Amino acid sequence: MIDKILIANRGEIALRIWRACKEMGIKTVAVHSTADSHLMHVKLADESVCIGNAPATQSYLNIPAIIAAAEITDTVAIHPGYGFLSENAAFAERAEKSGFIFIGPRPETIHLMGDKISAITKMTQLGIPTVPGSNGPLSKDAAEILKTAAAIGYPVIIKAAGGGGGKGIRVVHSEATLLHAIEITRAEAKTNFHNDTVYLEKFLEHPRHIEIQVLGDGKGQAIHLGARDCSLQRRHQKIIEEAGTLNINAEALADIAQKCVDAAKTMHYRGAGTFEFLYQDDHFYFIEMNTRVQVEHPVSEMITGVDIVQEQIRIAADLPLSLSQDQVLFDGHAIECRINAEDPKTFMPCPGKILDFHAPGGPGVRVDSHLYADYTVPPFYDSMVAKIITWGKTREMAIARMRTALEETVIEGIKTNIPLHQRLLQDANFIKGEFDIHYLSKMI
Ligand code: MV4
Repeated sequence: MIDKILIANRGEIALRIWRACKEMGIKTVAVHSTADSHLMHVKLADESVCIGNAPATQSYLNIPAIIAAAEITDTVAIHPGYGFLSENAAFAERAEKSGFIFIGPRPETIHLMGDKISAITKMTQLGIPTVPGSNGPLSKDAAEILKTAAAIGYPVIIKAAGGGGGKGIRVVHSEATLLHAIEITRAEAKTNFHNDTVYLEKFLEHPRHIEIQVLGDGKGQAIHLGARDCSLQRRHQKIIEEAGTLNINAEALADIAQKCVDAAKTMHYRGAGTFEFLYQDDHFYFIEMNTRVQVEHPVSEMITGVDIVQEQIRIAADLPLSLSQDQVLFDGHAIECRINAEDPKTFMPCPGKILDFHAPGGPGVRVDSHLYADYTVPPFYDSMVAKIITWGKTREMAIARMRTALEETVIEGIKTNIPLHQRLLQDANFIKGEFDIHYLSKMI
């Protein structure tokens, strides 16, 4: 087994990774910015190294500083968590070239999936259904573009090849505004991603966001851990995620899950991965693949009993997956509420000192959080401070537990979005499971 892991992240996911390492008897190195020396996992880790100033560009995105920290601590492997450098192929390559195990897919895989066009092309080859569209980069010729869009049929969505997760997209409803919208999207993409390549897709008007969690051993074995519904989001920030009984056509779900496993096997995919789909009228359409552990991974863990972070570590250690598909037993339903330090009305971030903290508990309740009383939430990073996850035999029971858990939770000193969650958990359409990706913004 790997002797020592450097945790190249912060907050709740850093603590989550520390817990997995501890259970597996692996030593840990915490790297942190000057603003983060009081983080929970920094106190708990065997060693800690300050890697730079508070801005992430100087610390959590500072590749030379992280590699240097790995070198001086005799680290064996690096876990990147989510966000920051987790899907940076250059970082994965630098880590491997420096003799460290990168806990994640091969750099080439990260690179392939990072370019949304090459990801879609690959998925088409692997038999995964995609959204009808330009099937590659959009031409720079106006007549060609208009012809492509007409063939797809309006409305269309323009997406930047270098984008993803809601960045660099624009919806166009008619020919009149298409060419101008493409110019703007290209210009923005050039600034933001240093790549002005864009592509077109048919715009699906009322889809749900459904994703499939897979694990691959890098040698042709792969399993899936079912689907997650991540439709409840605001400005591309997910708020609630669910796994279990998702009100998806059973045949379509079994088919797409098998296709994802087959694709992961064919690719010799290594590590945890997520196939993101839009799901509308009983059909799945691939949009992106994430090559990291995701924020919402706990809901899949709760319905399968599989520890996804420990599996990532086992795979990185060149061990086989700890179970076969037949051994993955799906049980019940799980819901995750992301608790953000923000004003529940204006959604403005609300960092500050935690004056009192009490986590909910009881059967079927899990809390992934680095918070403690007297901890100060710094203003420099993402505002998510806790994830409350509840499990129940049925969706109704998971919802009832979540209502109880939210009522029990005490976070004093900062504002949080708990009131928004409480509103959602009483919402008739949410309770019926009737919502799409637009539901939350309409409700607000
Ligand atoms: C789409 C779409 C409708 N049709 N593609 C937004 C984020 C990026 N991951 C893809 N996104 C979308 N792509 C087609 N062809 C609608 C969205 C979209 C969305 C997708 C998932 C979750 C929330 C969303 C919110 C707005 C738009």
